[in-house]
Amino acid sequence: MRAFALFFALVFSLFAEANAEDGHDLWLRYRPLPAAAAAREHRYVEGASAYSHDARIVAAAREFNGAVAALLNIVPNAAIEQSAGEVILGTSADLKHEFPGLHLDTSGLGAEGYLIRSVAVNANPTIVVTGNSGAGVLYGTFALIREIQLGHSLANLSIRSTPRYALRVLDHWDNLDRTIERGYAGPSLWDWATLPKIDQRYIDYARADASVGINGAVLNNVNADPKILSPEYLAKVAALANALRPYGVRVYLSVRFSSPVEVGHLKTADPMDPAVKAWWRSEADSLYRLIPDFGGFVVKANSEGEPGPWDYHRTQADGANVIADALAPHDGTVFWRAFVYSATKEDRAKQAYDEFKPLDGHFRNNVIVQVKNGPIDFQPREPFSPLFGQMPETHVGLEVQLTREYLGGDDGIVFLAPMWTEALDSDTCSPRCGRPVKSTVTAMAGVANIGSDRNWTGSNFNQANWYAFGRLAWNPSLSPLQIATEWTRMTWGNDPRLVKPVVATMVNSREAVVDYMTPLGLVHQFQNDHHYGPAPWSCNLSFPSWNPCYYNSANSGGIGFDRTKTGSDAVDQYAPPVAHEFAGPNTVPEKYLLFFHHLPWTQRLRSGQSLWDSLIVHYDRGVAQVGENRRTWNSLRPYIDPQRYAQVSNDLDRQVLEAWWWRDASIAYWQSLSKLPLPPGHSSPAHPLSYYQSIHFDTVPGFKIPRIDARTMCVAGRGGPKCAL
Ligand code: GCW
Repeated sequence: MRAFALFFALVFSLFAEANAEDGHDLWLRYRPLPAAAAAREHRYVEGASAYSHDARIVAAAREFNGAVAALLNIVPNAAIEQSAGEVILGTSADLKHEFPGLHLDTSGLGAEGYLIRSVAVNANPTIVVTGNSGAGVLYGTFALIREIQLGHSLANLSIRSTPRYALRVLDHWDNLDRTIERGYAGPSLWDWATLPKIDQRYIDYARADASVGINGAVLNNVNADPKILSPEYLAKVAALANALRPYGVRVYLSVRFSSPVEVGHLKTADPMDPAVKAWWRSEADSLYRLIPDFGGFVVKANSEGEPGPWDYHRTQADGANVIADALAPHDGTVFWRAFVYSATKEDRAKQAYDEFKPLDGHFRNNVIVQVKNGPIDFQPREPFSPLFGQMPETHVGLEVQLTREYLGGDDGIVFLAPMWTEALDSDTCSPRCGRPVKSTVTAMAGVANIGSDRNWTGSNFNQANWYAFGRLAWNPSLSPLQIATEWTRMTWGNDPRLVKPVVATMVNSREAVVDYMTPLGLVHQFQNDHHYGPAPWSCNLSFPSWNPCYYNSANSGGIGFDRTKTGSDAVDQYAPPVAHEFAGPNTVPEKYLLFFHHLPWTQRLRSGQSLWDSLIVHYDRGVAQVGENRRTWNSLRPYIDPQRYAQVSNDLDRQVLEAWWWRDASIAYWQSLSKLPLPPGHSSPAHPLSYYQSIHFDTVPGFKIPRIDARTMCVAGRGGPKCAL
């Protein structure tokens, strides 16, 4: 078979344009390796050929040749077939036919795994990238490019890798008017007005996803607009699906549970109603005629005002299953979110478990119950959700948030891999200890941080969270250190003088945020609605669990939420060994202390310090760390291009201010209750408490909850807070 021609001219023009260092090229920036290293590796790489018609393999060859042209400063040979330096791309089936002498063991690679091997073909040294599908070859090709970017030797390659989870999906909380709920990177990437016209950015987005193994994109906000299922929008969705397909990215949509009423004009969305069942089936059938590899639906039901099965006195499983049944014949998936809570008196941290645990085993096989990493809501730190490990008869997916809703938006540097690995590695002790969250889940979903900003994610360092999500969804055992190192070298350069300090900054950055925002297990101390900045005093929302005061339970006697037997007893939702550990103020990991315990300000901690002193020490540690990160960045000036250097300097300046603001406002408020002096060596807040309490923003990025029409929302009585109150 002839290898298919590659369109270098196009690729070259694409890469040539990308000279300016404005962050747009992400980690796929393909800057030349030092001449000696390039010459050394060039011996093994003359050019890639695709031995397949599969669009993903054709795309892989194009990417590879574009990448090595830039990285190795060569003109790749498109007609390299079967001579030295060929990089052979094809599935095992393609290659069996073409190279009967090659014995490549692709068993065990599954549908998306890959094998990269140095082999001799007709005595010529070549490199083979193969797998059982076009997707495997695509991921293998990006892995090989990564090897080159990292300056690894291509001499004797033997790399096998398979993804841990089959579904690795980004959830875009993008509205159809191009605002993004909790988005800090400009308007939505999806330009619904001009679609089905395809913008190059969609393709570059898909390239970036593929490079880290992300294989699904939920295009719209989970607070879904029913219009997404209208023929006008579906034609646009189909165009996007076509654009993303060569990069292995399937599209999914968020749908409103009440769509049968709003779109189908039925009288009800009751999941047990035969007309409703038929409507979902015919909707799915027509969608799959349009998009044969459509991924499926995401549903946020009975949460924060969204309609759901409770409106008809049905369970969450009834709701999920009616949609799952419609998708099943097409191999589609329902991601059914477990993020439910309502205006009851029950501790919000308990509500999802209370609702879902009894339904274990009641969900169809193509339902994934999507659970946020913690029981509250993407806080800088929370313990893992007790649902992990405790729904053994149900597929459970882990949902994390890339966009920094509660972590300062696009301020400064906050690398989230340490937060996600903390959750992934938490031992559920279900059914016995030694069973971490990562081995209990079957999928990972990440709330995207991507918009149409030139640098995609609002700040250069937020790109690392996109990268890290993909890498961890592929291999949840990677360490934050390894991920940060890879990303830094590809994004900023291989010079060790920059790699070491940048990686060190990234790895400490999440703990620093926890320290200056919500130390020792505090959660949800943010200003209302937009969640930017501190407001631990805030107590005026009618929905109790939207108030910071609810979470801190602070008064003159002490601080913290009692989730032991004397309080809400949320600890009891965990498996006994975990429950036991969390229940004791002397056994609970200190980082979760105030999440589970209400303690006097003067309580002695295991360190010997009082709770009060320890709190202050944490705030100051966070502030100090951010100051140090700022100075570290200063010292990197000689190694960083001026444009991105200036951008990050600005981001860090804002973070330094933000850290002081959090520290001062929080201490001022706690001190108004505790009446205790600051420990020696710790400075008083710069302003009186009233100053911090008077800070209000009319507008901040990331906040636009679409107006919900009360008529459609309260479909039948029990539709969440806005209906209940
Ligand atoms: O944390 C909350 C956010 C909402 C979001 C919700 C959810 C999309 O503040 O903006 O809504 O979580 O996860 O559904």
